[in-house]
Amino acid sequence: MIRLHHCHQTRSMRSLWLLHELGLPFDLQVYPFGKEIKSDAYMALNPTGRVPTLELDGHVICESGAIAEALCDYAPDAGLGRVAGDADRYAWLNWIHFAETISQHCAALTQQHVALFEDHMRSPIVMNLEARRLAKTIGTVEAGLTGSGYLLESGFSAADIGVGQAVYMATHFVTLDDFPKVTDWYARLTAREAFRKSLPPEGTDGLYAKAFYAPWPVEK
Ligand SMILES: N[C@@H](CCC(=O)N[C@@H](CS)C(=O)NCC(=O)O)C(=O)O
Repeated sequence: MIRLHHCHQTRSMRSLWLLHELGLPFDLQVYPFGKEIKSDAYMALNPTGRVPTLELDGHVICESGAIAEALCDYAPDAGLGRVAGDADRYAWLNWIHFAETISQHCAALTQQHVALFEDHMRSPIVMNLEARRLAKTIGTVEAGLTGSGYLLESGFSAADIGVGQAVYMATHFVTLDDFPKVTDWYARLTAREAFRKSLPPEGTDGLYAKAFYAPWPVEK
């Protein structure tokens, strides 16, 4: 039995997108991004009170990178993993976990722009610094895209899903204008049916009320 615990537009979206790509049957438990994932019942499953959480045949996995590895092992015929011995194995592992390097800045910016609801709580310095550091991580993706048009020479994989979803979150805070290869790659990824299925359903509130949050000007 596979069950994903999910909040719209958060890191659990990368697990949901991967499940759709793999074509596996699964249950989806959707929560608002709030106190529901701090309930005793949820914390018994995931003591950090965060998403994603994946239940996989009686096992519980709470890290999105580990979930990607586990699901690709679970459904090897889908070809979205790269097994030990594969020429792209280490690059695959590196990108699977690089999604978190991008996401940490998205999380900091989400905290500044969305979670802190009073202006006096927010820091223009943090907003600008995090947006600049986030843009640098997109530069790493730009430099890393291969001749196949994907992150691996061997083509589309779960690495594109993890990093692509992190870039989806990043687009709420930085533009892709300076990154032509990322722009093309991201357009192809977001045209995939499985990506579209991982978005909040039409008319449903997600984490972000706006498509783009510009950093505030820093006062001199
Ligand atoms: N390293 C974890 C991070 C999980 C995480 O922080 N998820 C966020 C959503 S993007 C969350 O649930 N935050 C709730 C909170 O911080 O209280 C992963 O990759 O799964």
